[in-house]
Order: sequence, then C-alpha cells, then structure tokens
Amino acid sequence: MADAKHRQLDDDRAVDPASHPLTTDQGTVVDHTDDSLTAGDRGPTLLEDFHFREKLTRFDHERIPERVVHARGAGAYGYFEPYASCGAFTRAAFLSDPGQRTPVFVRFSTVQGPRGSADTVRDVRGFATKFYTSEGNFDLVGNNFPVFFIQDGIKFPDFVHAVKPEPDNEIPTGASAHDTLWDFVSLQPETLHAIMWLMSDRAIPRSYRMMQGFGVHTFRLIAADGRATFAKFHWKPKLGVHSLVWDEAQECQGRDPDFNRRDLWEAIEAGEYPEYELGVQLIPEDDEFAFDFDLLDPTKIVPEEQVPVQPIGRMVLNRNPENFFAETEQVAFHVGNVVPGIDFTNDPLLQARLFSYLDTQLLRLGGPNFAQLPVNRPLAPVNTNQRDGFHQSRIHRGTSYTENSLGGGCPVVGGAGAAAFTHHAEKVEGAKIRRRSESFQDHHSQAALFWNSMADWEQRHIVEAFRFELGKVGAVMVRERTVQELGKVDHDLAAGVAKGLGLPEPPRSAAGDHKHASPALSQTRLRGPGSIRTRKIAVLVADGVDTAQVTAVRDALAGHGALVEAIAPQDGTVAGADGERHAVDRALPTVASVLYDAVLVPGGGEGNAPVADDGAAIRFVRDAYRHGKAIGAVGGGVRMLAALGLGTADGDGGVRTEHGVVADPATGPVREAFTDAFVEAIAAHRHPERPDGRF
Ligand code: HDD
Repeated sequence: MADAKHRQLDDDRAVDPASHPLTTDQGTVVDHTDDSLTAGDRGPTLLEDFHFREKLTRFDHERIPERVVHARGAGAYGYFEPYASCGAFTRAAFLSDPGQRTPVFVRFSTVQGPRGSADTVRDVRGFATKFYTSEGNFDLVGNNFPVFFIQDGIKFPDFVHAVKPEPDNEIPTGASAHDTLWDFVSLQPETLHAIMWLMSDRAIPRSYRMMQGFGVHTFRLIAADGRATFAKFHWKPKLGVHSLVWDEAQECQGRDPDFNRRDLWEAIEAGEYPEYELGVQLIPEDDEFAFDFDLLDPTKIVPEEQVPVQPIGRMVLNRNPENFFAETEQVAFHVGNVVPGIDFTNDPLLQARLFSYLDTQLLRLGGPNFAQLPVNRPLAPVNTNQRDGFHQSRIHRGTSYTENSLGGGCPVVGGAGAAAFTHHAEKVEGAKIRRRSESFQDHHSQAALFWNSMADWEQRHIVEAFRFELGKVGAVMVRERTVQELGKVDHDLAAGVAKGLGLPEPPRSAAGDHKHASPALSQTRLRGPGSIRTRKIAVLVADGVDTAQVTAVRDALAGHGALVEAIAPQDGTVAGADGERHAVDRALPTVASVLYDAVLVPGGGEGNAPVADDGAAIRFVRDAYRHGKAIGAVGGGVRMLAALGLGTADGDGGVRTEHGVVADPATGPVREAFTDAFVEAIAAHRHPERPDGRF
C-alpha cells in the first residue's frame, strides 16, 4: 500500500492534529480561538490580536482560481503495471518491466461547470493520469470521448466561450443546452462528431469506474533504436462501460449532486478498487496515409476494427486523497509532461495544448514553482537551473547556469548513461501558412459512423438528447441550422430531431451517406464481465416484511459483491414477520431510485408487499422501471408490481423474467432460480427492451 509516492508524501504531511495543541502559523501555542481581543467587555477589537488577524487573513485568502475548464473533479491515487515489456515500440522505462508498479494520481472531471456544479450533467468527462515514473512524470491528459470538438487549438477559447454559460446571466450551470453552444456548433461542422458523443449516453456515465478514457490525439512512441510508431491510448474499465439515462441523470443532480464523486470515494474506501486496462492502437509510420482521414485530426477515431487495441497494462486506484485542496485541486496536469519513449505529433490541437497547460498553472497555482507541490512532485530526481519565483520551497545549492566551471560543470547535461529525452527527428518543411489542411475537411463521415454503430435504443437516446438541448435554444435560426447540419450526418437522425422541434424535415443529403459502422462503439458491446460487483440494490421493507426472504436475497447479492440497503418509510428498525426487529439502512424520504442500480420488493408473510401503499415506495419502483433497471419481486411483492401494471400476478407459480423484471410468487423460502435470474438482470445493467417504459 505504501508505494514510493505515498512515502514521499510523508515529508509533506502536516503535523498530526492530535499530537500538538493549536498554534499560529509561527508555531506559537494559542490560548483561545473563540473570542477576539477587545478593549473591555463590550469594547472595540484590538489590532494587536495577531491570532485574530492571522485567522481572518488566512481565511480571506483560501480560494485560488478554479480551472477555466474541468473545474469540478475527483481524484485518487493508485498504481500502473504493464503486462509485458513494450520495448518493441517504446523505450519508456515504466512500460518495460511487467514486475514494476508505477504510482499514479488520476483526476476525473466534468468540463463546463464550476467547482460546485453537479456531477451527472451531460458533459465530457476528463480522465487525466499522472504517472510518477522513474524517468519523470508522464501525464496522459485524456477524456472519456475519443474525439474532440475542434481541430485546431486556436479555436479553444471560442469553443469554451460558447459552451460556458451565457455571458450576461451566467446560465446554465454545468449544461450545454443553451444558445451560444449550439450557435457555435451549427456554424462549425468540425464539432459534429464530438457532438454525437455528447448527445449519446457516454456523456452521462453511471460511474467514473465505468467509463472509458482516451488520449484522443495520435501520439508517437519511440523505441530504443529511435524507430517511431503512431499510437492512440485507450483506457477500458474492468467493470464495463455503463451510463445513466437522461431523466435519471437530471434527478440525480438534485438528489445527490456528488453522485460520481461519492461513488468513487466510497468504492475505494470499501476496498473495491477501480481498475482500468491501458491499451494502444499502434500504426507504423509507413501507414500514416493509409486511412481515409488524417491521423493528425483529433476529431477522428481509428476504428478498432481497422486497428485493434492491444492491451499493455492495468491501472488500479486504491487510495483516496487525504486533503482535497492539497491534492485534487492542486494537481497540475500537462500534456507536455512526457518521458523518453513517448513523443508528440503535429496534431494542431495537441500543439496548442503543449502551450496552454503550463501557462494556466502559472496563474491558477500562483507562480512557477507548482511542480514542487506534493501531489505534483516527481519521484525522479529533479535537478534544474530554474530558480526563485513565488513559493520557492527548495533550497538550491551551487551555480545555476550552463556552462559553468565554478560549480564543477554541474548539473551535467545528458548525464552519462542517463535516459535523456530526445525529440523525434521528424522531417518538416513547408511555407508558413494559416490554413486548415485539406485532409481535415470531412466532418460528417465519422459522425455518421458513430450514428450507424449505435443500437436502436442508443439512437433513440441521441435523438431525444438533441431534442432536449435544441429545445432549450431560443434562437430559431440556430435550431434550424443545426438540423440542417444533422441532415448531413443522417437523414433519420435529422428528421427525428426536426419533428421534436416542430421544424420541417431537412432535405436528404449525400454528405454522411454511408452505411459503415464500427460495432466496437456501441455500449451494448462494452457491458463488461456481467458482474454485479459494487452495484447498489435497494430492498423496500416495512413492518411485517418477510425477513427470511430479505435475508436470503441480501446474502445472495452480497455474495456477488453487490451493496444491498434496506430502505423503509422510517429510519431505525422495522418489525419483521418473524417477530424480530430488523435494522433499516436508509429512510425512504432521504433516498430515491436514481441512487440505486436495482430494487427488490419482498412480500410480507402471506400478504401483499408491506410497502404496497407507500407513495414514496411506489414512486421508487415506477422510477426504477422507467429507467430500465432490474426489479425483483418475491411473494407479495409480485402482487404490488402487478397492481402498478409492471408485471403480472398470473402464471404457473414459477420464477418469471420479463424485460428485467424478475418475479417469484412463491411465499416460502426464496428459490435459487430467483436469485440467479435477479443477479443476471442486474448484471445486464439496463433493459432497454421494456415495451412501455420510457428508457
Ligand atoms: Fe484541456 C484541463 C483534457 C483540449 C486547455 N484538459 C484539462 C483537463 C483534462 C483535459 C482532463 C483537466 C485536468 C485536471 O484534472 O486537472 N483537453 C483535454 C483533452 C483535450 C483538451 C482530452 C483534447 C484532446 N485543453 C484542450 C485544448 C486546450 C486545453 C485544445 C487549449 C488550447 N485544458 C486546458 C487548460 C486546462 C485544461 C485551460 C484547464 C485547467 C488545466 O488545464 O489545468 O489548460
């Protein structure tokens, strides 16, 4: 557990609060901190009260600028280990030895909203990883979409100004459903591919533990002999890729604005460590022009069917930060932090990022010495000629220029045998021009590829998302222009959106008119191992509940690693049918179906479900059904579902499963066939095939 980074942080940890009384910043013990020093009982406060002044001054200065994008985030430490040596294509030391664990810090984030915004907004999620390697820090600063909204970083301020809240009233918080974003989108077709991802369920992940990550750009990996290979980075979550549904995501924003942050924190606290596999798509330099798009264009994917993703290692997140500000807030990522063996390409978005990240930290973290902050400090020795500046916390010795003789010529440049970074000697030539390359001009084919790759229900969600977003746009011409653009992606998509907006169907267009698909893009292919580990299951109980049923299902689900909570109309305990009192985990008014993955409705002896007449419980079950979640009912619980029109009480008395609703009408001991079917239904995550559901 105590890896090298954890041990390094020991030097930076503040004194154990239990080991010493309260002091000032100067270490003087304070005698009193609840009243200021005044002249007389009711007299004025005295300037000489240094503790009072220090306390207030320090408080006044607690805030630093939040990140201009990705302000809201959650972080965790862990480690990365390669499966085998990657020496065939990169000389990076941390990828060379399967036995070697490299400490990491990961920060997940939303993009548009401020630090205090809700987690489950429709947005891209940041997925930034800092590898503390023996050769210096490598930052893989990615997102959970493999494509970006613009092709050239000079457009980044335009894009961000458009997606951020409206300039006059700062509305909406954490949302893209407003005029300026869609004005921009409708005029910049290069955004369309990423916009398709944004309108898909990928933009509302169930958990940071259940989403992919992508390096987006094409990078270069460099082998020890100098040979370069183009590479795309992919993170795949071990638990599979899962999303919320939009209605649920919106309700979560009120019920638990910290939904994703809490989920990450609690999983790590519970020892359910999130795990991701790192993969690379490798493209030999000779194949640079083998595709019908430009590898340097960050609005394009390399379809996995064309170039498979090779798994190269795994990352496990096993430690929560100790102080949010010191670690998660002060962590400073930079795409330019690379190690020998990993290099850049001329992707114009990447090139702009190489400038922007260092620049932004200078302001956000108040000067040039932010790499000395504990969370940012490399494990590799740091020996520079950089000096001074705000917040310098190192005592440098010796001279600070090269060449020197007075310092013995130190630090030596490119020290003997040391793995120095050498920029790949790519040959470049050409006239200075300000022009987007012709090879970047096709904006519709891959947007259409994404659309074609979606299952029916995924396409339906995309159409609904466009209707929602554009329905919030006031300017009719912006709505119209966007629908015209969508017509160049797919006619049915555009027609579906137009209908919802009351606009005429756009004319058919040839632009994105192809039937190519990349099946690997559909979430139906990404559900993972079918496990219910860490899934949250609600059991609705009340006085009279059949506790034997509850205990049997609870034990079975817990045996599969699920987290089961008994929820009752009131907190405390309920009286079971067995005459005993049983603990309640949560009171119904404090929770909602949207905070759970599935629900179980047990019976009460020979009777109906004990919660059958409880309005909150009825809503709970209805919501679970609408959101496509697994519902289990045993004994009288089956009657409650039938009364709600969510299943039937008829049948031959056997266990029935229909669209993820699993019912066992037997009132005796719970049958294994029921628990098996319920586990399977939960593992499917959602049941989009529900006939009358609004999934
Ligand atoms: Fe960026 C933060 C990811 C394009 C400029 N970006 C930031 C973070 C992530 C990304 C995950 C948050 C890091 C953290 O948790 O601290 N950004 C991306 C990806 C992009 C991308 C995957 C496209 C492939 N970004 C991009 C461009 C620019 C920036 C084109 C500017 C030219 N990004 C920034 C920034 C931020 C940032 C302004 C804000 C806070 C920070 O850097 O540290 O510099």
